[in-house]
Amino acid sequence: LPEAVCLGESMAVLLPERPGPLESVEGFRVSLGGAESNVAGALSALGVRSGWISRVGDDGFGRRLTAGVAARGVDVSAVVVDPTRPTGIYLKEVGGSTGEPYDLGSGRSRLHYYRAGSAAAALSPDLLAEPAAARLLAGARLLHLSGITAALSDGCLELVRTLLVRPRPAVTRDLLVSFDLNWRPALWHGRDPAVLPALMDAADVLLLGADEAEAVLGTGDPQALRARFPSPSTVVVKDADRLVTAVGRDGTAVGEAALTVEVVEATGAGDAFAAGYLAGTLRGLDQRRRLRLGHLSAACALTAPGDQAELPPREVVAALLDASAGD
Ligand code: KDG
Repeated sequence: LPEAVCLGESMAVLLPERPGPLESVEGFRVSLGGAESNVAGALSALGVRSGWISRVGDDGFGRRLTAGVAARGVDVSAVVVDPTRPTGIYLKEVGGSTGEPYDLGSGRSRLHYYRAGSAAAALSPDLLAEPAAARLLAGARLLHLSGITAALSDGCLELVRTLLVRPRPAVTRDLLVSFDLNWRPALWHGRDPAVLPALMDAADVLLLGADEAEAVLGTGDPQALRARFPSPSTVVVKDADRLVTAVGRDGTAVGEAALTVEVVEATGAGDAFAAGYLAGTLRGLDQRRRLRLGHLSAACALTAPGDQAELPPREVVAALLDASAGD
């Protein structure tokens, strides 16, 4: 059984064949993406048995998605196929220096979602009555959720609440639940993000970017966020992916700087960081090494064009972790 279970929507991703505004892009390459399955895939690459729980449409993209996530070594036995709703899609617009009107500009990108009414948006607490999902949740040590799911529908929000907010009737008492804020303003049109702080405080491990915390809560300061969210055992604040600070319940802070890399495409770096940090947590590493493992896997996502980090073999990751642990 998986040690770590990640729950949330994934989608077919259409990546443009060249940078520039959508008005002029001719072709797209199909890829796969979704914050929680990205985390599950990176966990598996880091040697943590992982599972992904979601819903997909009974269509080619759904089958491709499920097979693609399974090919990364992730247990997909609890992915439900919905006969009536489609698999969600998002496409990426990548800025360049094309000089064309509406070009986002070099180094900038934007996600366009086509996921309203998707199979995964129909996730709800009903999922907990599905034997396959119940089996994975009962056997796991860690459950990973994100703020994306809370935005998708009332049913999705209710499911996140049921799994996260104590007394957590659906899961065993010692299950560690991590929550990554993953602020996606485009998903909150017509929905109220004021539901987020209660979810964030209910997590055992809370991960969030300083910039998104600033946008949602008005501060990105690690100690201020720690004071705002007293319940999680650790609050992990990522400052523009440069310095990440983990603050314990007693206020003890450990900060670790990111590796300097040539960024190819940043999407998915936060997911890879979460996977590294959580893998380190499950392996009982100290706080500093958890952060370093997060940075190592984030660096792999930052230097790859797609959303998923291609991690080096496990021995190489272990050697890099030791080499960077000069304390
Ligand atoms: O974190 C990367 C994700 O943003 C991407 O894979 C798509 O899940 C996604 C989302 O909802 O934005």
